[in-house]
Amino acid sequence: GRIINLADYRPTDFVLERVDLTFELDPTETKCTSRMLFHRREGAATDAPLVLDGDELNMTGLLYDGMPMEAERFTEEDDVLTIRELPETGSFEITVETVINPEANTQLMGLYRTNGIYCTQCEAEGFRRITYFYDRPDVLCVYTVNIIADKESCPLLLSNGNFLGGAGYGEGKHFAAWFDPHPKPSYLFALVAGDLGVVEDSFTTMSGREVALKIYVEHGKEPRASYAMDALKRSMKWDEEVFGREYDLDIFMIVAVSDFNMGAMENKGLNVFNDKYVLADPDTATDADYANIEAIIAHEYFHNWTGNRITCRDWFQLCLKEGLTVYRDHEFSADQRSRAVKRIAEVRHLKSEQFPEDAGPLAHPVRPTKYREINNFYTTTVYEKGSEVTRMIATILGAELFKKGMDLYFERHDGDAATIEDFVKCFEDASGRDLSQFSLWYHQAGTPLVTVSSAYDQAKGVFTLSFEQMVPPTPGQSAKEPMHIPLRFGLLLADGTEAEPQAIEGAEVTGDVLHLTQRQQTVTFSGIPTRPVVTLNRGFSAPINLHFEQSPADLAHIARHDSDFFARWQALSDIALPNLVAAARNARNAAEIAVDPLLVDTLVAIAGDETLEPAFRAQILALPSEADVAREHGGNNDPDAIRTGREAVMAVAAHKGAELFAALFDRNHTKGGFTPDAASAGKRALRNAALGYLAIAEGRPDRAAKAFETADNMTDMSAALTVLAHRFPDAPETAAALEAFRARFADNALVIDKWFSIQSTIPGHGALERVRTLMESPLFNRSNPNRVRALVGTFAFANPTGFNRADGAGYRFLAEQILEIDPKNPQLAARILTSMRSWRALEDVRSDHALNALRTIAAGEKLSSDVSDIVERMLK
Ligand code: DPP
Ligand code: ZN
Repeated sequence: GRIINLADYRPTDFVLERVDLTFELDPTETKCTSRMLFHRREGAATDAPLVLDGDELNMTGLLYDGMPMEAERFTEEDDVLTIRELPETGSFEITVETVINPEANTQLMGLYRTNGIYCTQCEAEGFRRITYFYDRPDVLCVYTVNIIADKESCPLLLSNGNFLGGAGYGEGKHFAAWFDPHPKPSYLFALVAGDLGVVEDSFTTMSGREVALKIYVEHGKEPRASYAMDALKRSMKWDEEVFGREYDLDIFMIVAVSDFNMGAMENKGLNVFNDKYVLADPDTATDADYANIEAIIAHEYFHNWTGNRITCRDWFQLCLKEGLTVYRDHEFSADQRSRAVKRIAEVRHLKSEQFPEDAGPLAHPVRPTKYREINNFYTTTVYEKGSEVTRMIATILGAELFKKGMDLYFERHDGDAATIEDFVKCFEDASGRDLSQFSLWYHQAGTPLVTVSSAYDQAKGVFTLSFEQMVPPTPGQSAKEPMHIPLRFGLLLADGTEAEPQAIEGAEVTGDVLHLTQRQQTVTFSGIPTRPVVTLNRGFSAPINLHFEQSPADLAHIARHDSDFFARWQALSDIALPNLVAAARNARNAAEIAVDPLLVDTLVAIAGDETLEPAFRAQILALPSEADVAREHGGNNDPDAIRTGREAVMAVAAHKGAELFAALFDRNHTKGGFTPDAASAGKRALRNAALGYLAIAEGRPDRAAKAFETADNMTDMSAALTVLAHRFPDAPETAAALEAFRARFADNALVIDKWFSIQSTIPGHGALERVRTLMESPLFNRSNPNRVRALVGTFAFANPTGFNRADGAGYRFLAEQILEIDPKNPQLAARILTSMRSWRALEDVRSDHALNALRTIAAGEKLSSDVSDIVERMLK
């Protein structure tokens, strides 16, 4: 594929007024007729042709105002349909007829079939696999959709908007017509047909309109959709209350399908979901599954305003809808659950997924300026960093002005295909603040590094902080400008109160936010009676790396006393990380591993503090991960040494806290009826974290085996199974539990995914053989993305020692898998390949093997643009 540049954007030469689509569904020969009404755009060249996008299409007819088009007026070449000699003024109609084979569509883009259900996925460029079209987000029009299908196998015929009517159609067929009154781009088109069960409910909007809510799932799975329905109603209410956004159609539908490349898709009025993010009950879903369902249901629903009513001008603006909508779903979950714990989980995810992306060969700005394959830009940078950038706008402006800016955005751009500049302008206009320096967050890739030092002058009562910021070079961007970095901060005094400086000089301060704007900046605080302990970047107000040599004692003070619980967690990690990095170094050099007793004491003290919520204590007990240590280590990484070092630190904590962990394990048992609420989930998280430490301290599988046998919900059951498998892979108890789990859930693919993932993440060099064996299991299904992600994806992304074997066998396996998956499902292949994004940070032996594996992939025949784009960027 060629490179697309933001700078080349220009509007289409023709305006699409409306489209009527008719589908005659058939498993292998679906007929699609698209009637499009166009007129030439004012100012467009009078001889400009109409150029429509296609992708592997079989066009069987082309009409102009109802008559066959003369052959010399059009060409169909390289997936582009070009039509010439079109009128200078006035509307004309183009009809395109195509024949589609949904059964053969293994890419899961366009119209495909999954378990007998016809379904579509059109974002980003799937609509062009259905018919020739202006398949770009700035072409909005109203759609009428007629669906004709076999009555018996497809009793259900769904599309966007409102149902117009239906009737019989002869020969055992029937038809349904839908009209979507809201102009939309093609990526939001959806069609679903098949035989599904439904859960129904309704929602009364703030202006009193009744909206029918329907969630469609496979027959028999209806009871497992009730939590999703509850989450949907809470989302609708929350968006009214917090953002003032009301739903705008008479019906809102969600369809759950089992073969899906993404999490879910926000098609207007007809969301299509990966069933993993709809189906849940206590026996089969974990607390994490429930939380994901709540977040993703909310996310897709929130897109109705941030994405659908206001869409993107072009795909470079993807973060306009994704970053903003992630921010909205984060805020929703924070309001539904514990805000502090939610924030900790978000930052953990950001640091483990986005920071490595931003520090490696795939780094790109939140708003990129060029791409080869847009599918590869649905990244944690666009989503998660995009959300952080939105959060920083809220931090800089304050809640009130942020709300004013959002209201202005909805008012000014409803119905538009907008840009990041449009978005930022709304906040500038609402607040009067200049956000031009701030906008660098959209344009400069790389995680800023802020280095801090402090000094205290007792005699003058003056405290000084010196800052230096640096944005590392990233592909295509060597020199960076200083950024506007909003840091929430506090000056803690020994007595537990906070200092209130008489004056602050050297930086703008608004409330508790300190604004860094220069490469180097010295800030003085006067009227400080005793040496304060600074807590910086509270709430992770800016997505940066902070280098600040604070003493472990100061960090322990923050970890025990800060009013901001995120900062407490951060401080504990900041004590832990140097210990873990030193432990890894010592392990690599076969030297003795020592642990700062302060780390262990603080960890145990917080874990045992009954005044703190269990979910928070569970987060504290989950020390920085092996991937976190690798990132902190920053290069020449040896995953085996990192694990050995971290295990040694864990062992010290496990023995020191053994008694407490046993008490936590007993006391936090949520017996009796399972409820997925945050408080109960927190207790389970704490109990299962304690179980993990106890397995180390006790060195026997008995407790975990018993926990597995007596578990009355999937959270406890999968946690116990994970402890058994990861700590005692060879114990007979483990083999028995794995087999019992398989036998019980063999007919539930989503639960079997957990069985695959737990085994593919068993640490150590034997993992690869285990994964190969599991791939032979009759429960494995290569054509289902969830199965492939659960086994191959999890192995590559989440098993550092198993995947990064020093002999390179893990990388060779991945290369083999990528080359096998790519011809069928390039998006899936490309996504799994990004697991190697940090290969350059490995020590030499491993990085050589990784390089060879990447070269093997690059040399593959007929690589998709998805995989070749990723592999080429990784090799650059
Ligand atoms: N469906 C994906 C999401 O909501 C892409 N838009 O993020
Ligand atoms: Zn989204």
